[in-house]
Amino acid sequence: MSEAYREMWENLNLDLAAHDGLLSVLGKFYGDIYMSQQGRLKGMEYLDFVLSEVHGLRIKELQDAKARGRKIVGTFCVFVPEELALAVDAVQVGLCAGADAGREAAETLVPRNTCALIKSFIGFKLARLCPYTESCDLIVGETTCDGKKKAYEAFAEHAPMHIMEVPQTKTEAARALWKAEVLRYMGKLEDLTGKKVTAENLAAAIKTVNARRRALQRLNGLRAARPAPISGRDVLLINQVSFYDDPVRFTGAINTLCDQLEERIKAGEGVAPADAPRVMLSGCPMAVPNWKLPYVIESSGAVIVGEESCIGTRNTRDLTDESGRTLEQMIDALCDRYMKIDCACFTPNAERLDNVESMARDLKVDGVIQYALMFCQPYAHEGIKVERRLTAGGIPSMSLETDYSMEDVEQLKTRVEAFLETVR
Ligand code: BJ8
Repeated sequence: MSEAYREMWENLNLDLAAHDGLLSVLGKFYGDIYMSQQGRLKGMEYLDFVLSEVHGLRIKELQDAKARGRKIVGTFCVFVPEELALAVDAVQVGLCAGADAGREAAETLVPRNTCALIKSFIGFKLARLCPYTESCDLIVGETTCDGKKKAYEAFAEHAPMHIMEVPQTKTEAARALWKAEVLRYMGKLEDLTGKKVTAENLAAAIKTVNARRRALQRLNGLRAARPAPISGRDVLLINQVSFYDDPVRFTGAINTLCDQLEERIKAGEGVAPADAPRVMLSGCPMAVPNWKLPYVIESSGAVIVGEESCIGTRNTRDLTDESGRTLEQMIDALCDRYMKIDCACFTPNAERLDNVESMARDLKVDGVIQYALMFCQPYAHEGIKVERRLTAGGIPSMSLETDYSMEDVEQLKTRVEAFLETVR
């Protein structure tokens, strides 16, 4: 690792010794889970490079952007409209974290029975391990699940925060509340950057974010092929990287990868035998470097062909209407698009059941594995309904609850293998 990076991390006030430890574990984990795969496409080299530079080159780019006067905005939820940040020329990065590091420190701020995702982003901050968090000029939280809401109160003592009130229903009144929150957030960004959101810069931002969603939709559509042309592990990585890479560069790289996948499909080739069980994941988001369950599933002989999750299709399924001409029309289009998100924090949330079932059918899956982080109430509750719906539709499913520790890998493997036996 170059001296220039060390200096950059030092300036960001990272705990250098702990950070070195984290990077070496991450590198080994990546080698075992990703580089060991057979038949990876050339297009994945871009993702390997981005991940190898996750705390290096990308952070340098953020520092350079800051030096040129751009602001960095960190988020934890797909409800925060990236289009608004891009419109005022800010850079938005996802801060959800998927590693166990800093858990003990986190438990001094939030209760032990808090989900691993929340403990992880707090732990990364308190243990001074995350150069993204430390680069942010503003961090945006949202009132989604109770765990996050209360954790943001504690987190705000350590970072500059803005909280968006996300409604919990999809009524007219909820839509009005959401629009008011979108406008309030827009004002906050304008104050932060000293720039105004205009019809022109917002239209461009909507196009940029839609283009990235279209590229990911294209990728997900190609996974309906049998044999599956790309592993679930690789697509999870792509989705994870989509939250912090430059959106235009990323979109180009994914479209190039899709060209290669189309060639592969035409040639009848895949990453797994045509009769390998096709599995869809559904539930909580899997943030970098949470690759445990996908690795367990795919090393058991199955292939993952879809992720019904926010680090997956929930973030890419719906586009923002691009036909608006005035700022008001565009803000309305944004509000409508974001109100379609079927997060388990909504009540009722019947459209999610429809979306899970239709996705499973489109991807011709042999089974669905529902994934909930331990202590995540919203997804655990909905797991019961999702299972009922899938069973009624003749689609086998199983539910797993886990966290970020490695202690349950063998136990998960035993359960996954038993499930795969029943769907083979
Ligand atoms: S829109 S899924 S990104 S809130 S796993 S922290 S729900 S206790 S992450 Fe999410 Fe936005 Fe919804 Fe998506 Fe709480 Fe559950 Fe933890 Fe979770």
